[in-house]
Amino acid sequence: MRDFRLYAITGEEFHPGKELVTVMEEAILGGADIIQLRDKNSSKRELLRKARALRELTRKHQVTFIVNDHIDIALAVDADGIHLGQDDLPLQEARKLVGNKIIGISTHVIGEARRAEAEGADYIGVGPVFPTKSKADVVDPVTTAYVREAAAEIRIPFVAIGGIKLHNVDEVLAAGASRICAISEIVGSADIRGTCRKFLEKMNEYQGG
Ligand code: 3NM
Repeated sequence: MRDFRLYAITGEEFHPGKELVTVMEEAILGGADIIQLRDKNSSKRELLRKARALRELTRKHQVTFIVNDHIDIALAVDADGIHLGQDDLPLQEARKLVGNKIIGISTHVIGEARRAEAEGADYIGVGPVFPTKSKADVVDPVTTAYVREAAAEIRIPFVAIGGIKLHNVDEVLAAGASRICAISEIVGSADIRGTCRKFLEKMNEYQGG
């Protein structure tokens, strides 16, 4: 898969009155290089409409497009990949359906990360690093201790997620993350482009970029 650094996930509840595509385009223009459609409330038809719009946007800007949970939607719009949680379709079954598309897996302990890597995940999520209100059934924060473990051991790309803000991202980067994911801090920002740029500036400080 094409590597990435700043992963922006949709969260329409954080930008009332602003269009989904406009918000995600701002994130891309600020430097987000992978976008995920995550929407637990919409009907399948509504999801399809949103996925089509984001597919068009991400093609235009040549950034990666991932659909959360819904393999059928990902296939229907020819997304670049899917993202699955621990309770979703097992990776090996999902692989049969999506072929060589990207599969990302959420992990919350190193054992889940090892399994995802062994089973052929393309990347994993490592979180929630900090407390977050953006996910309903969220587990307790895994803290930067889990980021350190993943950095030491996991060879596929991993992205840190969960409660990551401009004010605490330094801790995550210091623990060894080189890819950052956020919902509320990005899409809920009054200056989405500026927020993304600042995330990338911080990453450059740690990675000498
Ligand atoms: N997955 P925010 S945490 C969607 O740990 C999601 O797997 C998580 O939102 C995980 O940046 C999370 O607003 C929510 O905290 C991230």
